[in-house]
Amino acid sequence: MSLSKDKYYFASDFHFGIPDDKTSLERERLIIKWLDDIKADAKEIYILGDVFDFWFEYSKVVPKGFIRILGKMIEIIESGTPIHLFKGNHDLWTFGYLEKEIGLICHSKPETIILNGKKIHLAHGDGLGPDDVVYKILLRFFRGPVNQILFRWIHPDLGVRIGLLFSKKHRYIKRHQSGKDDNIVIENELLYKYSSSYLKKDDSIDYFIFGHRHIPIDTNIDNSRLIILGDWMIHNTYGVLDINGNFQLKKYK
Ligand SMILES: [Mn+2]
Repeated sequence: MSLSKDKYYFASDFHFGIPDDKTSLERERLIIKWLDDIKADAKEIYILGDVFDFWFEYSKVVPKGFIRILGKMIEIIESGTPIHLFKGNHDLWTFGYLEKEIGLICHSKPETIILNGKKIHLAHGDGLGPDDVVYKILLRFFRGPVNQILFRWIHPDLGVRIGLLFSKKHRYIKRHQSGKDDNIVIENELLYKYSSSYLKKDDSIDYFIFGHRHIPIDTNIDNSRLIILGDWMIHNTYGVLDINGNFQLKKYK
C-alpha cells in the first residue's frame, strides 16, 4: 500500500557544525533518517531556520561539510516534495546557492499560509516581539548589504571562524542543563507576546509555528495555538499537520 502524500512536516534548529564535527555528523545522520521516514507521506517540508550554526556564501565558495543532508534534500526535492527554509539568525547569509543548487524555497520574512484548511503563521522567530531591541539593531547591521560585501572579502578560513565566534557554541545545551528552560513563564516569552498582539490585528490564525527558542512548546493562546518546535540539539522534535488540519508536536526516537 502506498501512502498518500498529504501531511506537512515542520522542524527547526539543526545547528550543523556545533559543538564539534563528530556530534554534528551524528545529528546530520539522525535527521537524514527522519527525512527518510517522513518523505513517503510528506506533501511539503518546512524547516524553520538555523539549519547551520554558521552559513556564509562567497561568490564561488560555500562552507565545507553538510554534504549528506544537502544531498538528501536534493533527492527529496527532485522526487517532487518541496522543502521550504525560513532563514534563521544563523543562516541568513544565503545568496542563491541553497535555492539554485539545492532547490530549497527560501523565505526571509514571517508568512501566513493555508495548509490542509488551517491558517498558519510561520517564522523562524528571531527579532519578533517587543523587547528584542539590541538584537534588532545587530541584525540590521549583519543584514546590511555593504557589511555583507565587506565580510565576503575576508578570507573564508578567517570569516567562518569569526562567524562561529558570534554563534556562541554550546549555549543552548548549557541553558538546558542549568534547568532554566524548565521554569519558563509562557506569558513572558517574546514569541507569546508577538502572537498575542498579532491576534489583535488578525484573530483568524489557527496556528503560530516558530523555531528559534530551542524549547518545545504547544500551548493555547486565545482561540489559536502557539507551537515552538524545539530543536535537534537536545529535543529532536518536529511537527506534523495531517489531512484534517490536526497538528501534533512529536519527538523522534
Ligand atoms: Mn537556533
